[in-house]
Amino acid sequence: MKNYPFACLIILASVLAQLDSVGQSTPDFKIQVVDSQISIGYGLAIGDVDGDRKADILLADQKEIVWYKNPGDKTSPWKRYVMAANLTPQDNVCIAARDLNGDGRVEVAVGAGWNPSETSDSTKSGAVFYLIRPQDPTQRWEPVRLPHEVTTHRMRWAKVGADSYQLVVAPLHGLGNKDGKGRGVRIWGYTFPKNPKGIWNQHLVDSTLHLTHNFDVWEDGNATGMIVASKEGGQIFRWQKNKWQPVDDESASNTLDILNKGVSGIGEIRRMDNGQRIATIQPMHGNLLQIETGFYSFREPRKPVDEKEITLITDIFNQGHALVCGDFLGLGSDQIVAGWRNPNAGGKVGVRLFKQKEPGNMEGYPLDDSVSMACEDMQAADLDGDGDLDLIASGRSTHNVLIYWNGLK
Ligand SMILES: [Ca+2]
Ligand SMILES: [Ca+2]
Ligand SMILES: [Ca+2]
Repeated sequence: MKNYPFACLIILASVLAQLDSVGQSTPDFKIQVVDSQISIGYGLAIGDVDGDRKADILLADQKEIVWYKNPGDKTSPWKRYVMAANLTPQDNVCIAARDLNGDGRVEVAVGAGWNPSETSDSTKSGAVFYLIRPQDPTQRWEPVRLPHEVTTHRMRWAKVGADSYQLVVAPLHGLGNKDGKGRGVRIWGYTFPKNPKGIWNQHLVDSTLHLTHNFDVWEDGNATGMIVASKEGGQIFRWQKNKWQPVDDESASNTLDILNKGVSGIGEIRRMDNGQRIATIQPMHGNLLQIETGFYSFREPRKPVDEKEITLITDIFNQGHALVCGDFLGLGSDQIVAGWRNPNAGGKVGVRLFKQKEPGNMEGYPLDDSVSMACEDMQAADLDGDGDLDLIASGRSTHNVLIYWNGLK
């Protein structure tokens, strides 16, 4: 990883430590409780499970993998169905859902065996399963076990060709790691085969990083990329010439201790505005939300889009753990929604939407004033098909799954 502190203009935005503000353009989100009795809510995914063209919610909860059927209105309950239970002796930890074969129904993979303190014995740490759908998706799905590394942690489906997809899986630790040190984490892309019970060819994405807590995948025309959050900072990879290759520019390589508090590393990372900016939560399970600009565009020809700039948006989180970006408010550029899971100095857990007030200055709005959300994971998707992005969050100590219906449209 390279460091370019000299190239960075660091802005301690005037909104540092800013708390909630309200104004004329206050985002309008209405909360619906989907479930108030989950266990941990490790991972969420969104997609149409039953093929009725309405996006459903999938959840990797502690012991069960479940989905909630979209009822098609905003008052009816979201009925819960168990897809799989007790896949491993340990907890489940992540889930990925996407329609890979074009039949309008998602293909689903899950990660389990969550045992972050065991980094040596892969029989006791980590697990990756593809779930074969039954005729009736409300019945149990058949798990197919894939090879895995220790400490399986995050997964996403990535499109790597016209009809070709990979399940990309990032463990948290490398083999034998202690205190985030030792061999690099092996991140693999598993090619989705015609027969899910057959061989899933594996492509190594990277083996150099540590504490790879999360990643984001995007597709832009024929280009597929991913950006990984790690102890070393962010690193961009691109699928090119049939393999994953690191993008050697300044990419997201900065993990700057901008408050001089001895923290480093990135926990959460998301692209904003088609890659012109990235949002990060730092350090892992950290309190800081930042935006960096100045990335090379992924469109050809690649060129710097801006001077590199890092803006601290807020430091009010305690265990920041969820991050999504999108134009929720129809402003023509992306806003950030971030959540944290432990009570902060003000005694609150929660979810905040951050919207640009003026360049370099973002305002935060609480989205969960009426219902508590110790945010473990979050997704953005248009659940009611009205053209605006809604939010879906899962709460750890609050044991809930909530929808935040966007009132923009
Ligand atoms: Ca559906
Ligand atoms: Ca499908
Ligand atoms: Ca919507």
